Amino acid sequence: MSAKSYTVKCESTSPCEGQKPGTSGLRKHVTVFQSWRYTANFVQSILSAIDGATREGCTLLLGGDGRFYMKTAVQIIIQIAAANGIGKLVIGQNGILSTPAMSCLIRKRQAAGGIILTASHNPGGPDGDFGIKFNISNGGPAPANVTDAIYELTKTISTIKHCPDLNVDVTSLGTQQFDIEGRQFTIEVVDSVEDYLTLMQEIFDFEALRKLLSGSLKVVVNSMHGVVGPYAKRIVCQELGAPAESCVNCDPKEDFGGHHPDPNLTYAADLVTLMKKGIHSLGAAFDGDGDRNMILGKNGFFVTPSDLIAVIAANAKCIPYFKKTGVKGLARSMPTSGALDRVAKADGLEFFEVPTGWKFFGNLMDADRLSLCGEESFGTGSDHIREKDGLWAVLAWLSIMAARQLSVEEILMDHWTKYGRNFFTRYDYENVDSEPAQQMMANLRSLVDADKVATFIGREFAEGDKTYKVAKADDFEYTDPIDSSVSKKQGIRIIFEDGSRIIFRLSGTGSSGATIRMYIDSYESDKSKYSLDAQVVLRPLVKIALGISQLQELTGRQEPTVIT
Ligand code: VG1
Ligand code: CO
Repeated sequence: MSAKSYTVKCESTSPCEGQKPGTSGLRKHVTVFQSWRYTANFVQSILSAIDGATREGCTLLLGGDGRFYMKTAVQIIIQIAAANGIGKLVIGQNGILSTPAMSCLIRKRQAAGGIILTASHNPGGPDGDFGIKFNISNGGPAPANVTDAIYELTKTISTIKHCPDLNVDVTSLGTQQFDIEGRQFTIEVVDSVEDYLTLMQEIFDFEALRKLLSGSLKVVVNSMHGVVGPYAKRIVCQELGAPAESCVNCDPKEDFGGHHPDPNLTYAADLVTLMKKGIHSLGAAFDGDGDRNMILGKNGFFVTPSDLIAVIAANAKCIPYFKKTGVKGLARSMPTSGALDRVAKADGLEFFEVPTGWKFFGNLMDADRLSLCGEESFGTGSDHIREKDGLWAVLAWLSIMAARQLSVEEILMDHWTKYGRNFFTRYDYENVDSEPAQQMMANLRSLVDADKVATFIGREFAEGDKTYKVAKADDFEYTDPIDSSVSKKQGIRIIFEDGSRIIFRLSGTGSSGATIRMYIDSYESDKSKYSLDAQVVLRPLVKIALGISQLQELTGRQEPTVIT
């Protein structure tokens, strides 16, 4: 069969405002991306940022979480990739690839990178958000030097090269060849789940998990109409034998059924309600692109993401992958609670505290110094790929339950008995006006400013019968141990003498206004207090944090949008 021929068209363009990637890719309201020029400018800039020698004839991955506008974006990207010398695009069937599956495929195919079409946990649909994220050849999110280079290109772009007549069927599996002005361009449509499933089979003991899930233990996996649905159905039901009703909301929808595909206690309230009935031993939910997870035990027992990764680390021996590779080191994002630190200390493991965003873990993993890491924002993962991985976290927990024959709550109680408990909470104030949010951060920054911090250190804050004395305060700064790159202004930290912490930062994933995140972490080694409600334990610190930041006065917000 001779390949169909297409010509390249050079379209003149000019820069679009607002193309600076945030914590994880470029996210904007769908209507912004619906302007062809906006999307095409950014895609052209991603490809132009790949150096010429690497780009020519290379393989790239393409896929996303199925949200509204993804199908159109897939065709735009195909047209631009074909015209820019890309050799091959490997695309998930119907464009579907979860973020972890994308990371897995980039690595398996030794691709130059991948383009992920998602705004992750942001709502979708015609009134929701869309997003484009670029992952590099290690399978992980592009680090700042790459996203900075892309951003610079968006500011000077003048031409988009594309093949406007090229339209490709991505619904059927298989390979298609095209002739682009004498060059060969290949599209391979792959099963969205297959390679990821194989990887999971290499990591976990599927036999043991099958035994657990085909017995009397009931689980419920809620994909929130995001991309995990097909993965969960195939792995949890088909491969591991859980009954069909174990997977709910597993058809990916363009608008996530009108919901916020964010697995937390507020947006996954239906899972919490179901778990409170006491029928299921484990409940899980994921975000739109499948990299986040929330895990609940029987009767709705909530596992904070900070504890969730600490428990996996402490029980790594229950997972065949870590029996083989050993655990090289542990890491968490700065606002994540100190629970993982205690496991690292007890096990004598190297430990890293990085800024918010998964991209900061990649270098450490590539250097073989990091095996397990997590973020308080429901992100959990390991060096099996270079993204956080929602379904992997669930299989990890099931592996621990199978090996230890304990319930979720018993596993936690056992963990706290050994290490003590870090109580943690996060308050999100979504869609606050930018100006007061910036003002609040500026005020806090001046408090911890190197020149002035001395007067703040030693100050005491009393609330009820508790008094906290400031031991350290700064705007978090991180020097990457591998490439020495420095990331500044990563969040205001106020650390008290007993180790309790108050942290403030602004979200970098929103598409409008500002989202303030306030994080509180406090350690407790008194056994009689382990079962207390975190909100009760942390109330004094919350009040102190609100007092120091003047958050309510400045923003006019009395209550947060989401409490975790
Ligand atoms: C949030 C989380 C961060 C996470 C990021 C991407 O960022 O806090 O921990 O890595 O989302 O997650 P921010 O800047 O809004 O706080 V995902 O699943 O939305 O790609
Ligand atoms: Co996500």
